[in-house]
Amino acid sequence: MKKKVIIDCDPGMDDSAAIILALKSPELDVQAITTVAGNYPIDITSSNARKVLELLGRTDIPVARGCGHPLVRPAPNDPFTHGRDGQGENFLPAPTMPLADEHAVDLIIRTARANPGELWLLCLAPMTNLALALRKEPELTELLAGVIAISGAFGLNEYAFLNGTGDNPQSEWNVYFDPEAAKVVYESGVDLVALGLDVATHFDVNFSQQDLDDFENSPNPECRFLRQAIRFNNGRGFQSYCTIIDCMAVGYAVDPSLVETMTGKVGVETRGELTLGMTVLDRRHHHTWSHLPDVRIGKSADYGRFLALLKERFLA
Ligand SMILES: [Ca+2]
Repeated sequence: MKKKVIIDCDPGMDDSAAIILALKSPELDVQAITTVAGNYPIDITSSNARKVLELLGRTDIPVARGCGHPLVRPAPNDPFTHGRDGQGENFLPAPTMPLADEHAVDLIIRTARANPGELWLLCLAPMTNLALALRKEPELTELLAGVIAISGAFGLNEYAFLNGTGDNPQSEWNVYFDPEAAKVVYESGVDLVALGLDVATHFDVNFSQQDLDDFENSPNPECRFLRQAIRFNNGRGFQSYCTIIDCMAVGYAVDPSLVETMTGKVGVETRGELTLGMTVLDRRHHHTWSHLPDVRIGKSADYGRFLALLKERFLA
């Protein structure tokens, strides 16, 4: 049976790539896309999500606009850029499909109620929508099959530190943008798999020149979209890995054996000057803080299979 998913996102070029990967994966049934402010303001992320659907001719999938601001604090500036259009300067045409007539939070709750125990939320962005949905409908923890999130950095390896995406030394962008929302979600008891920088931003995981040539020469518009986004990143000194970060959550939804996970006690820092948004894994043998929630986190991935899956699906 296909896995029913909602993609909660802030496209973003890697969100855009993740939406494409999901739509081209027969294992997944994409019920809706919900948008949130994060990489870009809500008007742009809501427009970009629809641009991707129109690129793939999938305007049957509703896009519901969500929260335009973090729960508590002002939106921070992103030290990373996804280009003038937020999609690696692909400059896709302005969307013509309308937004859904429903707020993202309500759409998530309604769809979860209609599919109890069957709906997965793929959270590729700050967790503002999900946190509010959990506050509005606490039973969401039971109604959802689970949440697969690109979220946090757990200090399991050097990638957790060397490639931090929030604007301080110890944070990952999605949590840094709205740490209070992440705290609500982490502490909610929802079945959460958090794929953090440790597993989703290996900067040595990149497409080969042959892969890039294959994308370039493909008749599929989504391949040329990906190729242009990678070219944009290359022009700024980044390799292709940062074009596909959010794809890891979709890859895990398609095939959980792609990622090895572990369970540990994790707290979300909401006050630190140098560490705002840090996801702290309590790894102590003794005196562990038992009040911290247990969270399943990504430890390592089969990157060869991950890249092969991406390539196969984009070229299909
Ligand atoms: Ca994202």
